[in-house]
Amino acid sequence: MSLPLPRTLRGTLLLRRSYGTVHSTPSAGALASRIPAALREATAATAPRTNWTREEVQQIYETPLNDLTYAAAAIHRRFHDPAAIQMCTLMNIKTGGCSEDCSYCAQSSRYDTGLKATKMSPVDEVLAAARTAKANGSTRFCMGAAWRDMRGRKTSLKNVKSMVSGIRGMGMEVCVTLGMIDENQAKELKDAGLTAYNHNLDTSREFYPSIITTRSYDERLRTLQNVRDAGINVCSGGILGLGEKDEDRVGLIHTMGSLEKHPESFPVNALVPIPGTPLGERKMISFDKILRTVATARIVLPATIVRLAAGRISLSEEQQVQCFQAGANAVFTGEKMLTTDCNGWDEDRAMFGKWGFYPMKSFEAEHLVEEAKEFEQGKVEEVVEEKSTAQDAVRA
Ligand code: SAM
Ligand code: DTB
Ligand code: SF4
Repeated sequence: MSLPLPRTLRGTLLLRRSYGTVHSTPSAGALASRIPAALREATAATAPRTNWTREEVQQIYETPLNDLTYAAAAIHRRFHDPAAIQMCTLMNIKTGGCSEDCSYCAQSSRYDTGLKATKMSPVDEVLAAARTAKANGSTRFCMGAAWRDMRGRKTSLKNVKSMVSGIRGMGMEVCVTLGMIDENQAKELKDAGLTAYNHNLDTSREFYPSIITTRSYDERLRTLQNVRDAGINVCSGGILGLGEKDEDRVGLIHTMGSLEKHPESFPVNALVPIPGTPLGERKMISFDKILRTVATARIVLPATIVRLAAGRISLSEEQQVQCFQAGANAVFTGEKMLTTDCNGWDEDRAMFGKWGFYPMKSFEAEHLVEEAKEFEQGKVEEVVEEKSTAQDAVRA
């Protein structure tokens, strides 16, 4: 049955058509002209590549957004189960009083943000928080400390190692972010059972000095190398909305894509403006830039977990889902980020159920399977409880 035409259109029969029939499809040429060669190549790739040129990453980033997210979704499906989203819970184990001048950070002692500095949390409190996170569905626990580096922090390192072993013993993945670390500190953390170390490059090499002056881009890269050499997985990403340009977001992804081995995890933070910091008055970056960055990261770093980090709380559920469809596959979830609010476990589980996602198992990502095996073979002896979870992942 066809609907009556509005009076103004009566007689213009050419406009009358059935919507049940496909009348024309876009020509292959029209599609191809919008897709740059680098993206076409990436769409066919079956392994990550590390020889990206910055121009290629830029071309991918500049692809019309609808085509970009479609390509990212296809690549995501080749390298990951698109329904699996990792739930990771953060805990600030040493708040505030940091000597660094990172212009975004609530915890720098250089800015008056009203935050009270604390001593390091006791080990048992941290283990209790990890147990709560696990009971709520998180399979990864990340501990942050507001330190520039670990120099002269022997006792703190010893306590962090106890936390790491204890949490690993619960069958969870464990990550820490403690500032810069040297080779020996990285080895000690690895031996304690650490899964991943988070240390962000934050932005492009060119824009970086306008955000942080107290440690250099190369110092950050040195820490990433120490982490990699110790056999710990690298978690390194950036912040969007610092006042950087598209070319800086491209620069950050290009640097990550050119590392000898891609980071296993790439957090995408959107600036949470903290009153009292130099960036405290900045407006939130527009969502299309976040989505474009997520999709480009998925394409350039195909095997990496792309993690929606700070700022997710400001996104609607639909915007988050768009990010998951474009390749994001991890979130921070729970009571708090480090000093700011976080989406809670219950709302995240409800969102997953509604849209057809499920919480990723521990060590589900393929690159973690070998490590889980090693751990199971007795490097750290405390894995008793939940052994089956890791074994399932190894078998999968
Ligand atoms: N002190 C350690 C360091 O700098 O490596 C660890 C903690 S630091 C808070 C971890 C990361 O959180 C930063 O590198 C930055 O990317 C992100 N971050 C910190 N404050 C933020 C904010 N206000 N908005 C968005 N991301 C933020
Ligand atoms: C990361 O890239 N983002 C997390 C985690 N790694 C440690 C931290 C976000 C902090 C957000 C601001 C705050 O809560 O103070
Ligand atoms: Fe310190 Fe880390 Fe905050 Fe920088 S981001 S001020 S190093 S806690």
